[in-house]
Amino acid sequence: MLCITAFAHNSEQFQFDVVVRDSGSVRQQDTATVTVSVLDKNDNAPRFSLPLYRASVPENTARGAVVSTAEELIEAADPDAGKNGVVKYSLEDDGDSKHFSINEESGEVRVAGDLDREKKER
Ligand SMILES: [Ca+2]
Ligand SMILES: [Ca+2]
Repeated sequence: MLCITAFAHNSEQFQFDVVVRDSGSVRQQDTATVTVSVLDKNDNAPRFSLPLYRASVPENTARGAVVSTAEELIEAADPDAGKNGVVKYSLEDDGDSKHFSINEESGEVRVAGDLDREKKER
């Protein structure tokens, strides 16, 4: 006879005790503990803290200057473990992205081209 007698878990590991009993008139038994590690699956996509970030920089800001957003850092989180939760930032090759660069790890955006309002408005 085998039965589970106790159960406890945290987010990564489940643990329980298993008991084995014989069927004699005076029953004898033994107990063992089982731990089950739950391996992470990449089942969460990274999510940005906001759908839109607003920033302003003076015209002709030097290349390399950091673009600070008004609300908060451009930041995304991924709740998965290990590599499944490591996020890397990049700029889509569209719109005005050629004027800017982004740090792959920190998400920090910098000026990477000439920002000339008059040229942009033309
Ligand atoms: Ca993930
Ligand atoms: Ca996961």
